[in-house]
Amino acid sequence: MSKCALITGITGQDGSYLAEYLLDQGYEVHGLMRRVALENQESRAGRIRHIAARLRLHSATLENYPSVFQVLSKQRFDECYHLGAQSYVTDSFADSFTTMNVNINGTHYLLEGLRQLQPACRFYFAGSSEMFGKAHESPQRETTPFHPRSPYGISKTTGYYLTQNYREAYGMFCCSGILFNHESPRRGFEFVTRKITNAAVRIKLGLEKELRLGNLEASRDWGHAADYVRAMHAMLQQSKPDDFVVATGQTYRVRDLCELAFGELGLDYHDYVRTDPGLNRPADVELLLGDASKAKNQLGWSPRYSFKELVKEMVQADLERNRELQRAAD
Ligand code: NAP
Ligand code: F7E
Repeated sequence: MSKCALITGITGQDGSYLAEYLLDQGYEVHGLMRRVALENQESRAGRIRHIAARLRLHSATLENYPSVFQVLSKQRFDECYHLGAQSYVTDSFADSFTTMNVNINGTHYLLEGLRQLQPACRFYFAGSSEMFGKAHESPQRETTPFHPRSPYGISKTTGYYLTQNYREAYGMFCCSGILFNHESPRRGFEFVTRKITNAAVRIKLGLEKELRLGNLEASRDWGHAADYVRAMHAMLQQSKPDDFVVATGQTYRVRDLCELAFGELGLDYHDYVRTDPGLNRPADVELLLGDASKAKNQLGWSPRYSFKELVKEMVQADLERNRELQRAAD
């Protein structure tokens, strides 16, 4: 009999890649979606439009317990991938209360609902390298102390400890992936990689003149989302629940990303990128670099995409999309 999985955040970047991956593995895939997204699938569920007919979508929000409880009462799941969150660090400074509510309480509601109704369901929590924040050592591994630098980082650190506590207190199969930044052509436009690849393309096509960015010296360990969802799945197939860092082991500055993305289009980023102090965060994370040795040794996981291949794919996808938009406007 095929396994049944629930994905929260199925309309997001990772949710869409994970849904595709689980369908390919023969899973019955269910997704938790906000009512507004369920009702406006054309505009709000673009990342899963191509597979929507093969999914079972449930209306719910992570903002209240009855909503989550209702979904868990209707259907039995073998695995639950909890990806739903307010995931944009800048927004978490602007509205820390919503971030805390969705990310901390949403995780707690789901864990408690599973404990009450389906304690045998395996649980994946989308932890983040933002938990390391002002990192105490480099590279960062599972044993590196947390020092979050934003409300988002704090919310993910709390979610990590909630997940650990349900594992230890109730013997549930709960894992956290500590995932470093991962991107793709499906990345939201607010994140720096997509902001850069899309702007570089629009400048190349004469649709925009410049790109305004904040901190160009911040360094990140950037991988591809399609690689990272394989690691999420592998964690829930282990004989014992555990936590894993997922990263490429290479770090680049935002400036390097600009050079590569603009270079891909034959442009020099110095001619177009302007720094805007208004885009700096109240506290930023300067350098992240992950050591994924544990995931490599225990899960047999390693990334397939290089940073250059990732940026090239994103630039090419944005080029195609913007050309289509231009054609449609003509
Ligand atoms: P994303 O594209 O921002 O997707 C977030 C998802 O959460 C969307 O489906 C969104 O639904 C849903 N969501 C937000 N608020 C919700 C609410 N109140 N109730 C129900 N659903 C809600 O994020 P992602 O990049 O795929 O990341 C997936 C997860 O991994 C997140 O938890 C993120 O924090 C974490 N993470 C991401 C990275 C990364 O580099 N991508 C790294 C480490 C950890 P709508 O479509 O309705 O907005
Ligand atoms: O910023 C700098 C910014 O917003 C990366 C989320 O998926 O990964 C992501 O969080 C860096 C930061 O990602 C702009 O200051 C400069 O240093 O793309 P980002 P993030 O904050 O690293 C982690 C692992 C998650 O878990 C999160 O959910 O780029 N930066 N100028 C800028 N960033 C943005 N967004 N926009 C700028 O104009």
